[in-house]
Amino acid sequence: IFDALAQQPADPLLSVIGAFRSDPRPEKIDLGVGVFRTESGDTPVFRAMKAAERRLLETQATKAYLGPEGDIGFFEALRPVLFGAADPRERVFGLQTPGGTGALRLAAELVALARPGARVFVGTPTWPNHPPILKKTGLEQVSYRHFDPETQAVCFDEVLAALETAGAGDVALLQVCCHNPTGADFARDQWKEIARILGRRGVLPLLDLAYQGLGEGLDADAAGVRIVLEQVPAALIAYSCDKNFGLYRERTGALFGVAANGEGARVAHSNVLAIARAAWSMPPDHGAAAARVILEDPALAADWRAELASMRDRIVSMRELLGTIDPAFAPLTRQHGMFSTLPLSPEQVLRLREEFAVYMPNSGRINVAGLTRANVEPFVRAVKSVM
Ligand code: PLP
Ligand code: TYF
Repeated sequence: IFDALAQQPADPLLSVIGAFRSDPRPEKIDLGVGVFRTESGDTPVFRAMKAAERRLLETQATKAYLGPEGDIGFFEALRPVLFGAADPRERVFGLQTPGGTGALRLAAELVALARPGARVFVGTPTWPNHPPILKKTGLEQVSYRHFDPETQAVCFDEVLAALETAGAGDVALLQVCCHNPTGADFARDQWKEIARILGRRGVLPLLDLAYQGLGEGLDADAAGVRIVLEQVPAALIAYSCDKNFGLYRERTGALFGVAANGEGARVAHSNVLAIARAAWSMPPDHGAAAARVILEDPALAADWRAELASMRDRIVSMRELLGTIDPAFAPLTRQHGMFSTLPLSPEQVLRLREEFAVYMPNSGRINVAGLTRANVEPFVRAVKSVM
């Protein structure tokens, strides 16, 4: 039966993990997969997470099923982190999902069910998993340029022009902060313009928030969500806790929906439950349960916020160091989060790997958190010599 299958390419980001691991050179630099790293190159479990996990181990009395929504306390505790003071209350629906990926897939399936003819507008470049996730649901994708590699900034005119061609019931997939793979985010004023177009044209925002707290701060990083919600009756937000709680392999996320009214939210909710039931039935518990323990405990929540802030500060200081060492990297100081995309060809990326043991995906994306005070200068020299 499997003879009928064709070989598929590996995940361009995850395949860097194995290539880096098998390189024996001690000076090697891993700027591949998007995980946070400390100055010593580790991706530690958050202090608050360790404490929450210990508490769970001691107090959890059962592992009996929770149901398709997962941990409802987790979902409720995350609401204020996401919406701040602007929670749309009875218009909100949603559930815990296996990572932001699960939330994205569920969101796309919901749109495909509600409006099979909807087109999804996606700026390029984007996270390489966005197109295949959307493709699985059969929705048509319309791409436009989000980022200009030369200026290292958002092509805002092209974004606006594209959204002006979207029709009622079409979808705009927008990354809220720490754009993957470019770090080029919308400023508040740009979000206001985007929100007005979405509202005026009846376009449904599908907001991908996978790095809240790693850009400028928890509230600042959610500004796009809050600004858009002022202008539109309905929205979907795919939320990942895998970076900002350091949960990664625990696959922790949530889908938040906002409907025009409470009745709309109830009906939409029953539909996401039905889709989830046919996909994963119920999400994995551990990460969400531990995140709930943190968010419900003021001391743990404060420590989580503090550790997240120190991670954010490290990313910002690495960006500043790059700009100080070489003015060619100055535009990267205006970007946010872990990622930037350098204007490198696949051949140059290969040379960096073979000649300098610098690892990144073919796209030229770098994980800024993979840089340290010790390796940033050799990294800059290596990039200069292949350019
Ligand atoms: N969206 C973006 C932009 C991402 O970079 C990621 C990264 O993993 C995700 C969604 C999915 O997150 P998760 O690992 O929680 O599935
Ligand atoms: O872009 C990244 O590196 C992160 C991690 O299939 C990731 O978002 C990469 C690939 C993938 C899942 C997560």
